[in-house]
Amino acid sequence: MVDAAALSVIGPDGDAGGHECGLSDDQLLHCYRAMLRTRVFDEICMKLQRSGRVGFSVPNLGIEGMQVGAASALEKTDWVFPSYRDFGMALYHGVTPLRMMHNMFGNGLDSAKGRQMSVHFSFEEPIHFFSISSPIGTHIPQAVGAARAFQARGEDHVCLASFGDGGTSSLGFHSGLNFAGVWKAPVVFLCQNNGWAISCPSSGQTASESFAIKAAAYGMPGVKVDGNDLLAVREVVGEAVGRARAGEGPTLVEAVTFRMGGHSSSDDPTRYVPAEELEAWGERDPIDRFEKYLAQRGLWSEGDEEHVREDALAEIDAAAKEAGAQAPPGLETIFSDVYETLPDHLRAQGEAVFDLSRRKGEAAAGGGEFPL
Ligand SMILES: Cc1ncc(C[n+]2csc(CCOP(=O)(O)OP(=O)(O)O)c2C)c(N)n1
Ligand SMILES: [Mg+2]
Repeated sequence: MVDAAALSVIGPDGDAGGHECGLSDDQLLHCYRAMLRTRVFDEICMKLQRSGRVGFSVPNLGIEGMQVGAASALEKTDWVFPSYRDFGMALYHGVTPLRMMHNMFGNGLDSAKGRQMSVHFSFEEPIHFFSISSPIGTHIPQAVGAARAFQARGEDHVCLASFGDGGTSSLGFHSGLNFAGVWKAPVVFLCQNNGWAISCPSSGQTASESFAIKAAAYGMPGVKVDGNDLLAVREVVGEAVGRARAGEGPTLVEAVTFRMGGHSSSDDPTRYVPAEELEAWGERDPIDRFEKYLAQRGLWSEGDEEHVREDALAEIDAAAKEAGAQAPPGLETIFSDVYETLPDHLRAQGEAVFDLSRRKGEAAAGGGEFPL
């Protein structure tokens, strides 16, 4: 459960005690829609996986408030170095579900040309959404390196490196935070403490009293926030982004939340998550809580959720159908984008492969099973 040391803004009844979040009514409603669209995108991706249309997906249920709250604190010129669970940040900033579905299917219009796993998105606009790394924690030093480059060039972009509680055990976490502290790099580290790293509880991940406290070792502030409270996450990440942009260096934010679904489409959390824990977190749903807040401000009433959901379902379902009907990347793309001029030995291998495919046809797609 979220402990008392974690900052909260919205109370269980939706009362934010006059908190000034700096968002207009339209922006608040955009946040609401972004959370629901994230939930619907997740549901559809899981159905696509279960029906064998895509190979893999990563549930997002329960963490939408943290995703959207953090994304809302960034400018479009900032850079996100996401974990695989962060597609709500892309949706918030206006990446269309269709572009995301091209990645889910790994088709010819996928920005990664089918070379990445599903849910491993990368976008250059409308916000820089760096290609997701499967190996845990490897993107943390990448974010620090990019932030250091912006600093050296005198550009005021901020990098957000987002990772899980399990990510704090990676080498990348320690070397990344260490040098970000030394260089006062403009980076915000967002540790999503969702209780579990696959089947390892966060209590089995660290002997520290929190994840936020690790910041002290690297000479930066560490803040713990209620991750199911969109406004609290926005507040804390916004302050960290402000410090980074002002040249005051990095911050480690620990957002305490809960993964209400499986680790991935290949996981069965009922085998290790206690039912009472799941039930208790169900009461803290970030979307329900934000609805209560909006209702107190006269911006939400019964039936609104259904309308937003219906629109999202229609849009995302259509995106899935369109992306699913696209051809896969051409065989020749295997040999593109690495060398400006293809070396002779690769050209010869390519010709042999193209010749084989002309004579025998391309291999058929598999049944959608994925080993993770
Ligand atoms: C270096 C490395 N080791 C192990 C794995 C297998 N693995 C994939 S996800 C994961 C757990 C990550 O948990 P956490 O960082 O808490 O993120 P969450 O999935 O909870 O969002 C592990 C061990 C991996 N991808 N990379
Ligand atoms: Mg985790």
